[in-house]
Amino acid sequence: MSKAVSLIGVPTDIGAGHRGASMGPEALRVAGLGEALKARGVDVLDRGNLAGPYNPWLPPTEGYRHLNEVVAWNVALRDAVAAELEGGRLPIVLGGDHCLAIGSITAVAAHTRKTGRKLRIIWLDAHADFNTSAITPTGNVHGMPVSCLCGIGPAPLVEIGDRKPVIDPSVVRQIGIRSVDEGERRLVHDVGLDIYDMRYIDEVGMRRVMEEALEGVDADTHLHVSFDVDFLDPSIAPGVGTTVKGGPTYREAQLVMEMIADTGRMASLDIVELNPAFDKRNQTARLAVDLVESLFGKSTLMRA
Ligand SMILES: [Mn+2]
Repeated sequence: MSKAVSLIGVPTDIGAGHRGASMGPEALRVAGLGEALKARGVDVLDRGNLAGPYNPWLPPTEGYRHLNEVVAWNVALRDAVAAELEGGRLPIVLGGDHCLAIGSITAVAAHTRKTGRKLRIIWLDAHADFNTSAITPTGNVHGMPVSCLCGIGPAPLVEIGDRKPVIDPSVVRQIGIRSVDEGERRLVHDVGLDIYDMRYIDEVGMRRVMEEALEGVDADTHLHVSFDVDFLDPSIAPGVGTTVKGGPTYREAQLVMEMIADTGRMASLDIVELNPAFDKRNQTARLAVDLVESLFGKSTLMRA
């Protein structure tokens, strides 16, 4: 794993259904993300925040809310992530809502094609984020990043990369899913998305889930982690706009992060949907920092 990391703040809630994820980058900084990584020997550069259009908070038009603004933020993020990867640094996107994974992963996918590496995306989330304008009731693009990346969505988002579709659904592993809309359920089934939902996690345990999700990851793999904070059970992570009960516990979440760290292949990371307006004394931001430390190899266990 690269020991040189760049933090990229993306202060927007342009794709969300609640205001407040725009405050996420600062909450993560206040919770000590940069300092925690430096304490682990990581070379950390905080690039500050990207700039983009403000949130006009309008209803959807033709099935999408704030599409032009969503595109502007994602183009800016795509270019910022591409520059970090080009420079050999591991980008950490401080969201911001989950629509930003479109720009982030677009840059990552192009980079893997350029460098001839395999891509694996670990998508930690309560939701499949595979909505389309035809089946979403809200038009909020934070519910659509995976479908857009797979080529299903509005032209300016599905054509944002070097290739359309940006990714093949087969590179995605979704973990923690427990809220999927009816139309979305059919769609993810049709495209064959690899989903480890909470029922499966309950049945086989998180260790086996992660073994399966990481199967085939090797020295040639670029592992991208897209961490939606609503992945976590709301009892430990209240600071998100879209809480869904029945999520992974603290210990299960730690295991996920530690097993990703064990591969040594994580090369880019999104931390999204943290919403300080819903949080209590920044506890969710502090938990996110704790989990990111584990992603960078800090074990809670007594291991050599
Ligand atoms: Mn999400």
